[in-house]
Amino acid sequence: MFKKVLIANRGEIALRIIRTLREMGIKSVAVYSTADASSLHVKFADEAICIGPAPSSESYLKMANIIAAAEITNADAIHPGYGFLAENAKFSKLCEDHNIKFIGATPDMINKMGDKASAIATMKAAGVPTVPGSDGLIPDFETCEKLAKKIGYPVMLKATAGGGGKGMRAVWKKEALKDAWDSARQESKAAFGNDSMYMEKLIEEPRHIEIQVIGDSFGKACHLSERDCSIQRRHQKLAEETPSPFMTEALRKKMGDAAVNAAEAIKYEGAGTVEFLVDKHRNYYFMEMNTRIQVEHPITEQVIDYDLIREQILVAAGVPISGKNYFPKLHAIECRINAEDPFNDFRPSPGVITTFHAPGGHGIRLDTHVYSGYMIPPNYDSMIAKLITTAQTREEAINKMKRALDEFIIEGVKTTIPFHRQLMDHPDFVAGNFTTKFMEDFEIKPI
Ligand code: MV4
Repeated sequence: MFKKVLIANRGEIALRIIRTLREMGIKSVAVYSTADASSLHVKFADEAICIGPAPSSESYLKMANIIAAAEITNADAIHPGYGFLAENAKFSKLCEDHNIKFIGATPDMINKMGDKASAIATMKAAGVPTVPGSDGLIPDFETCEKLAKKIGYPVMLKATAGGGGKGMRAVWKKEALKDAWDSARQESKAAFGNDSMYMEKLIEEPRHIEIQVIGDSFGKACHLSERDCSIQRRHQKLAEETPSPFMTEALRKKMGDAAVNAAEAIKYEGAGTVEFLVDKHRNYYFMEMNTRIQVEHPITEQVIDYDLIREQILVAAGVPISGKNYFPKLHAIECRINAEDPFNDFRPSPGVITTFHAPGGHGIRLDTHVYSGYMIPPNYDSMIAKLITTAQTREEAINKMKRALDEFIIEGVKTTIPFHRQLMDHPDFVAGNFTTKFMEDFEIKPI
């Protein structure tokens, strides 16, 4: 078992990992930028190493500095969290080359799942339903036109190096195809240095339902059921829940088994998430596979009473999983609290938190790194807390979320608390009647 793990991340996820390491009796090393010198993960870790100035490119993305920090503290593993280097194949390889266990996916797996068209081909071969489409990359516009005609409009053009909506274009009619083709390739080239495209039939008003999987180093995998992440704004998840209000037991079994078959087919090791698009007829299609722990992992932990970070560490240390699948016993909802102003287009609102009063009581979990007096730096993403409520039923979990949001006092910066409070009152949300289009029609009421 590892003796010391370096966390190559910051904020709430760094704290989350340090907490589990402490419970496992494993020493923790925090790394931090000069902007995070007074951050909680620095205070909670057993050791802390400054790896550079505020800009991520000079600190949390600076691979050499992170490896150096691991070397001088003699860490035998690195946990990357999510974001930053969590799905960076070069960093995974660098850890391997330095005999430091990367608590994440292998370089090969990151590359395979990072290339969306090849991920789809891999999943298709493993028997996972995929969206009817180009079956690989489109060599030129002439082929693009023929494929769109064959598939039938509307179609979705996607960048193979993309993800999270970048380099993606919905095309509803033939006349719009050329502009979409050119602009999507241009965007993808600029963002990823790769303009290879593939095409899929457009699934209208889909839900985003993802399955959590865990694979061990013996080729075994299991699933931990689904998370519904359809409440998104500009491809940023705002609120997630499990079980999905749209799920049936039959669909859960089909999607769970498909995800496990895929994970075992590719000998997937570690925590992974298989993302699906689900249409109104409950047809499900593979979208992407993430090879990292996700922001929303706590809702899964809450409904099956499980520590996902602990399992990640055990699997990375070569411990076999039990192999059984997990099904939700409770209902959990997560609201991402961002330092953003929901009354001004959710624009970032960095600054000093002058008052911080956390909600509490039965069924309340708050994963956060902020406190009264904390200065939210402008250099990193705006999420400052994840408020999770757990109850026997969805209705009770919503009720608990309303009560917790009403108790949650953060002053000195604007936050998305008022948005979430209105979300919990929205009739379509309460009815479980929402797709990824929900936020397009959501109008926040001024207070
Ligand atoms: C789609 C789709 C409809 N049809 N693919 C968005 C980012 C990336 N995860 C893929 N996405 C989509 N792919 C087909 N064939 C609709 C989306 C989509 C979406 C998916 C999940 C969650 C939110 C979304 C918001 C807009 C579009």
